Amino acid sequence: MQIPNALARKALTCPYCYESFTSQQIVFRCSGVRSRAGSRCTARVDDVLERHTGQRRMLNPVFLADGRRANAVCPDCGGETTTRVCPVCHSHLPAQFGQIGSLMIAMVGPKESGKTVYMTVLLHELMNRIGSRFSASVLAADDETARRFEQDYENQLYKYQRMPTTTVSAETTKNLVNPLVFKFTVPGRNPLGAVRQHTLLSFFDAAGEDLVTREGIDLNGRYLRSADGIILLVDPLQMPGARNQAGHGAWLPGSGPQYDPPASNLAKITDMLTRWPGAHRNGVVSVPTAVVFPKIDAFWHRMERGSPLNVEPPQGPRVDVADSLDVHTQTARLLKDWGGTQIDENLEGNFKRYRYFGVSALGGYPNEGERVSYSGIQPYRVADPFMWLLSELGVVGREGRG
Ligand SMILES: Nc1nc2c(ncn2[C@@H]2O[C@H](COP(=O)(O)OP(=O)(O)OP(=O)(O)O)[C@@H](O)[C@H]2O)c(=O)[nH]1
Ligand SMILES: [Mg+2]
Ligand SMILES: [Zn+2]
Ligand SMILES: [Zn+2]
Repeated sequence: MQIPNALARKALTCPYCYESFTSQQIVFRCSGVRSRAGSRCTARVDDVLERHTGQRRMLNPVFLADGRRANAVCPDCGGETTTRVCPVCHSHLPAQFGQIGSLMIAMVGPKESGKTVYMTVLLHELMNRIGSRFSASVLAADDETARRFEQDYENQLYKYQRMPTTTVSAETTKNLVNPLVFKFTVPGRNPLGAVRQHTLLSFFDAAGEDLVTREGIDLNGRYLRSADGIILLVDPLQMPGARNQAGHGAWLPGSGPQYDPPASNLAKITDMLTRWPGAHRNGVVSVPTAVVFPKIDAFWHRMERGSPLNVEPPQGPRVDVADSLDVHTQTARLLKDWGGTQIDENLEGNFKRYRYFGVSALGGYPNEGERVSYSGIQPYRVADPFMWLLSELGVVGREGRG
């Protein structure tokens, strides 16, 4: 199994709690099956898991053993187990954890900028349509992610046609933040021939209101600081210079102290990242950052024909470099037009690897800002930022030159 270089050097980081540890420190959970000696461990509430994830579940006990191995013998019942769990939060680690790459993707941006909608549509598309374009398969890495993604995200939008409720602040959930973890598989090659290359993807959808104050940002700090890739949403509908250009009937996000203008939101995130030694070099953030302008549908009426932001995007199996740069240039132009020079200067001065994207998760206005429009969900360019991040991290290929 070939692990991209960027991943091979990384210390192990739990995709659920984002704490780091060595493979030796991984612990095991007893299988609970009657052992050959006839004894059996009984399930009980795992307090550690509950404290870290909020999940109160009856589970078999956890014990220490050499985590570099695939299995271990329970000291209490003598039974063998292959269930490896995180030494910090006791989450069940996905199969092949440690041997396959693992990437944390943080979604940040002001309240109501569209983070939850974007993440839901992106994952839905990856699982159903776009995945096949990249010959990629995307599956939930654990039962809890599968259940939560379906019930709390996908069904809300696709089945009940409702916009998500605001994401609950980490302060309210007592700092319990449960990322969604998926397994992303693409064809790869190693010296023995074709192989499937797996990467674990952990998505952390922050609450916009946590990103207003420095304390709030610090609360989400562990997730942001350990991110391998950042998806930063800059909502044009929250920029004074763009709001008046939005099409008639576009639903505009509210205002108030929980809302933070995109430029100031970005300034705080930059400040947080440049205060953290692991995230920057000489004050320049090295984590690839996709700067995404969501809700681009509200501006289609103003775009010229053939603009890279309203043409049919390329459908090839790799990231199309020329197209990506066209979108970047066009979006930078729009940003200037919207009075966003400050955002551009911040990124230029503080981020080593960033790229602009324009997307529409819904493909049109929601009805009264609350329900999916009658024409349904018609995503536009949602995979672009994500695929660019994966290409920056060496997981998917690129074609052409800019
Ligand atoms: N026109 C348009 N509106 C969108 C789109 N995506 C999201 N919206 C609107 O933006 C609103 C907020 O979306 P959310 O995904 O809940 O925003 P969020 O960033 O997760 O907000 P918090 O959880 O409060 O931080 C939605 O209720 C929609 O009204 C889009 O693609 N086009
Ligand atoms: Mg949200
Ligand atoms: Zn046991
Ligand atoms: Zn953990």
